Amino acid sequence: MLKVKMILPALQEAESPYWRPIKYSLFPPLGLATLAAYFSDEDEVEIQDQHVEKLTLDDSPDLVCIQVYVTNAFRAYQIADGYRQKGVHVALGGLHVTTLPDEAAQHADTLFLGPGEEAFPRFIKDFREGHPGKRYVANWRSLENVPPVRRDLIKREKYFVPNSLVVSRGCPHHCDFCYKDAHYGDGKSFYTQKVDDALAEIERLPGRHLYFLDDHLLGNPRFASELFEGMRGMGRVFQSAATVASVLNGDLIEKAAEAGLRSLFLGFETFSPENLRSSNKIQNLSKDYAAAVKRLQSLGIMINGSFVFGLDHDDRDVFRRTVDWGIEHSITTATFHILTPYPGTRLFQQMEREGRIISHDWSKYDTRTVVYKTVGLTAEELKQGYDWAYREFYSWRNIFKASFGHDNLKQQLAHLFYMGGWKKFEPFWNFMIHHGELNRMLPVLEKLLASTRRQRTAEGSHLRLDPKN
Ligand code: B12
Ligand code: SF4
Repeated sequence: MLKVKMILPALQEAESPYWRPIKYSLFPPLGLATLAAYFSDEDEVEIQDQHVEKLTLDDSPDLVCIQVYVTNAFRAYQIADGYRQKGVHVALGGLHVTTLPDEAAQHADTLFLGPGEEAFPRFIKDFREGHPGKRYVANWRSLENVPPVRRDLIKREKYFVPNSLVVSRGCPHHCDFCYKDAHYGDGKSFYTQKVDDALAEIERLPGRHLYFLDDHLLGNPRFASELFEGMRGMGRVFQSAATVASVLNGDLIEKAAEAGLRSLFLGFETFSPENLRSSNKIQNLSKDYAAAVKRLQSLGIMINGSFVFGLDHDDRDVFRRTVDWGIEHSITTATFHILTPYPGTRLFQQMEREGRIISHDWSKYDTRTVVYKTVGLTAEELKQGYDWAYREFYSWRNIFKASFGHDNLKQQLAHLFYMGGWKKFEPFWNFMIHHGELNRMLPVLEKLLASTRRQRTAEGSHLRLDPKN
């Protein structure tokens, strides 16, 4: 029997006044719960997530496994060092370890590069037999025949959205600033579960709401189409992410809406063709962003638009243009990022070569801080413009303006509550988190998402509100 502790450390910001507890109480540590499935029933496994609980570090289990992102790397190393001093075997894995293994090696007994589904069970076997290796790299990548995620180890009540899941890994595209190619390297970088396995995973999840954390849920149209077909009639409401192009192509998005898709994270990133070209986000080139928005809205799907500031062809006006466009097109929520060259990406390599990286403090790689020499804008202009964009987009004036841009009352109200609720009720969220009641708000989210639904009439072309909701 093994005693195992699995830890997801929080980023440094957890101790700063900018900490938004609600943002970090959304999703449970899915990667660790996925890997926990490879231990046996006799093993005593615990998952601790510093985003939602205080870590207890005074124990001495047989094995400590830590998940390392760029922003939590230093804290992860600190925790690892503490356990190693006590003689505990420490395994580190995750995106940051994969991209900078030599840095992580100084703090680990065992390292994992890439996804863990093949390498981790191999390691457990070696560990039990008393000869754990130093580095494990996935020999193959697949989501077939993987054991069910250990959701029993997730403290569901601490999360707003406990039903997060991934049915694919990676993405078919290759944007220079994205973590994806750095994590998957030369191997397979986009693969899916079998549709039946994905549907079985969904069936295992209680309640109505699902959040697919896949990078691009529509990335494999055949898989997605069969998945949505299988989900029809399940009565689920779900949220996910996809590209602008996938919303415009074919009728996959209609199938997703019929299966219960109610909100989509959409990577607009930039309006500038030069920026798209220079960051290899070619799938967005010449795509009609407004048409994608219209199509989603006509299906009752809310939009979380993702935008990046600080690409080399941006100018001082980019913030105003982006915010105005979002409000004018009634984007439900917007996520703005300061361009961040994550280690291992082509963007990082290029900037490193050009001497443009000005900070190697990974805790600053939080998409809110300028860590490189800018072009076209000064670092101050970029930071100020980014802060301004958030303030302006989420001002009550603009929340109302964007909400009332919809052509029907249900969507107007849903927009108002969703956007206002997410950004304007911080003390309320803090209260619910503090009193362990966060999960009780999930039915409210489910109702809100369900209320946006629109259905095709028998004639097919015309859309109307679903009377059931
Ligand atoms: C959900 C999510 C969040 C959630 C919660 C994170 C959580 N609870 O896990 C929230 C909203 C809190 C969040 C916040 C942020 N996130 Co985030 N997030 C994600 C997202 C969309 C999904 C993560 C996930 O669950 N994947 C599915 C699981 C199954 O995969 P996995 O976690 O990678 O685990 C596998 C492997 O990595 C490996 N593995 C992982 N850990 C370990 C450990 C061991 C010991 C072993 C053996 C193997 C192993 O095996 C697992 C199974 O294959 C990813 C994008 C992505 N596709 O990964 C971004 C992502 C991880 N986030 C990112 C960033 C930048 C952030 C923020 C800084 C953003 C911000 N501006 O606020 C913050 C800070 C995060 C932090 N803690 O430091 C980046 C990280 C880049 C990097 N190189 O590290 C990503 C890749 C998105 C991106 N923009 O490119 N995030
Ligand atoms: S489309 Fe999105 S997930 Fe895919 S490579 Fe580009 S940024 Fe990454």
